[in-house]
Amino acid sequence: MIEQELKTALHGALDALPAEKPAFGISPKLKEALSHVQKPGRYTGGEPGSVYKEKEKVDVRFAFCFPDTYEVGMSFLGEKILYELLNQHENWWCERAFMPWLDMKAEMERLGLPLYTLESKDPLTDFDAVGFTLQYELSYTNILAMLELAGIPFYAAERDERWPLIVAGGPCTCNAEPLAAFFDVIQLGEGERQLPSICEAIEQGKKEGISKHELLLRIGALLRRAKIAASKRLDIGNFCMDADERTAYLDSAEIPLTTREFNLLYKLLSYPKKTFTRSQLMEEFWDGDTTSGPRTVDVYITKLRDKFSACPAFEIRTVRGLGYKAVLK
Ligand code: B12
Repeated sequence: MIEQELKTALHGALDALPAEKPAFGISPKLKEALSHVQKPGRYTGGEPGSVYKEKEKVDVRFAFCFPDTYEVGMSFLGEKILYELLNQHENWWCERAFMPWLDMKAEMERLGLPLYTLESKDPLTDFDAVGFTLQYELSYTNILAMLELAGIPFYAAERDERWPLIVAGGPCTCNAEPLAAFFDVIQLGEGERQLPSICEAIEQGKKEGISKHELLLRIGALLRRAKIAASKRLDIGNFCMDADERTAYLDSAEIPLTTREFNLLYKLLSYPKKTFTRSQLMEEFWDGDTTSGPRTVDVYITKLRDKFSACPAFEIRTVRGLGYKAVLK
């Protein structure tokens, strides 16, 4: 009965699975739980695109957790990106877990079934790292509920080497303080570059047998380095521009620039030697303004040249018949 229900729910994906994974590794306890819930297909895995690896052959196991129901989380683009990215590594395996609906949560508690990932059905405690995406603040209570269901202590201070590293990422990490005590690592910004660094540190750390404290120090250093690499600061001799702070300094004296002057100069200096046509610059910095002609760019370039006439670091050259380019000296 339950097998039939699963087949219907999964549109035949069950049949597509390799024979050595009968019914997605569903244990008798899980089968019992599934027979009492409204939508068992949420908890079985086996979706097209799922990645299965041999756990004995991987060095890093990462559980990507979306703290909301299967339907909300499975359609999350960030998870698709990071799942594929991590699983491209031969010796890393990223799996997925979601917050079960109330009926399944009650069943899991009744049967003593810890929160597991859809792919291997292993409990979250078997993983090297458990990553939660912080998409919206309303999901925070679900993070705690998932930790509780997995039997993982809430507070980072209560988790020693035996527990997986609990990692957070996603847009709400911009205001991470309310959740800081629960996580070991909070990664700000895009995961594409930083999450592999975290996994590399875990892999290396496991091989060297370092302590959790040492691992966290290494990850901290890696993330700081990634942040510097991603910073929007241009240093050209005695001149520097910071696009985050919107400031420009020549010999430590601030040069006041209007927003358009700043944007224009930053663009030119970000791609030295590249020629930008007037219409390219118009399109980018005078977005949709049809009243200003292309000569407006010339006016702004003249203003910039006046402001930086004494700057030995760069000059803005006219490329006859085309536009402008910055040349670093
Ligand atoms: C698409 C979207 C939705 C879709 C979600 C569809 C889905 N299943 O994915 C829908 C419409 C359902 C939705 C609903 C809601 N949303 Co919404 N949503 C967004 C939006 C526009 C984009 C999210 C996204 O997919 N981005 C693209 C991915 C690739 O980027 P990303 O999430 O940032 O992920 C990258 C990094 O952050 C990082 N990363 C992400 N997760 C992780 C995890 C780890 C471990 C690591 C290391 C890295 C990492 O790596 C990823 C790749 O670079 C964001 C705004 C935004 N621009 O982020 C709001 C946003 C997340 N939503 C928001 C809100 C408030 C909601 C709702 C609560 C609205 C409401 N009142 O109903 C609901 C809640 C959902 C629910 N339970 O019903 C707010 C959250 C604000 C807050 N402080 O809480 C945001 C930030 C918009 C805003 N500025 O107000 N939303």
